[in-house]
Amino acid sequence: MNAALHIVGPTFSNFVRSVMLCCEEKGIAYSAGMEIGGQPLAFKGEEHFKLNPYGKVPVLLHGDRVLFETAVICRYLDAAFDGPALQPEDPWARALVDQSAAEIALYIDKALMRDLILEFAFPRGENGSVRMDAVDAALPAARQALARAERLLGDKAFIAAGQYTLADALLIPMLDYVAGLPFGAELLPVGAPLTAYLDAMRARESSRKVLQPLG
Ligand SMILES: N[C@@H](CCC(=O)N[C@@H](CS)C(=O)NCC(=O)O)C(=O)O
Repeated sequence: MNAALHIVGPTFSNFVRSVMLCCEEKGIAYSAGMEIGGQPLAFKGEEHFKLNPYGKVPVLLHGDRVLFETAVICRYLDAAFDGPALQPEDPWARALVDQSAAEIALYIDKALMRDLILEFAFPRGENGSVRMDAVDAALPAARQALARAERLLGDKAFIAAGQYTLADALLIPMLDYVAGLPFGAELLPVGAPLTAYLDAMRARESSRKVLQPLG
């Protein structure tokens, strides 16, 4: 299907970035942003809820096709477009990629992004300050999530299947944000396997295009 492909959502969203990474890795032409056809789309406005009943991003628009849920979008892109495969063929290897993808998108995202990074990205304390009590409360689970990510990685170059997969595309933007925290170097210390993995992933052309610092 040769139709324009647009990723609806702000490009600072880790999940929007995951879909962008998949497009970059596969060489798919796309646009991304919280607008459609040049018209701004109000976050959680009526039009947004028509695209995603939960008012979340990303939403993929491919011609007249509308698709939500990040991992589902990534799998669709992988199946519908040429370019390097983001999933292995073997059913068991693919199931393990899916398991890692679900773990990253559900549990690791909650601990790292929802409960920690968002405290810095959208401070809700007095006079717009970061709620350090909320940060302190989030840190134990964030450390556990990073330990779990390190276990998933093991001594491998990629999270699963011995190749770059959608599981990597899901994890990379989260780790990139963690590394950018004021105490990021403590959570992702130099020399740790997860830090080396992030450095290697950040060096890929896809990441260099997608992981722009917040403006
Ligand atoms: N399960 C969804 C989660 C998407 C999600 O939480 N996106 C965030 C932005 S990174 C969002 O839309 N947050 C707004 C909200 O939860 O109200 C997916 O994988 O796409």
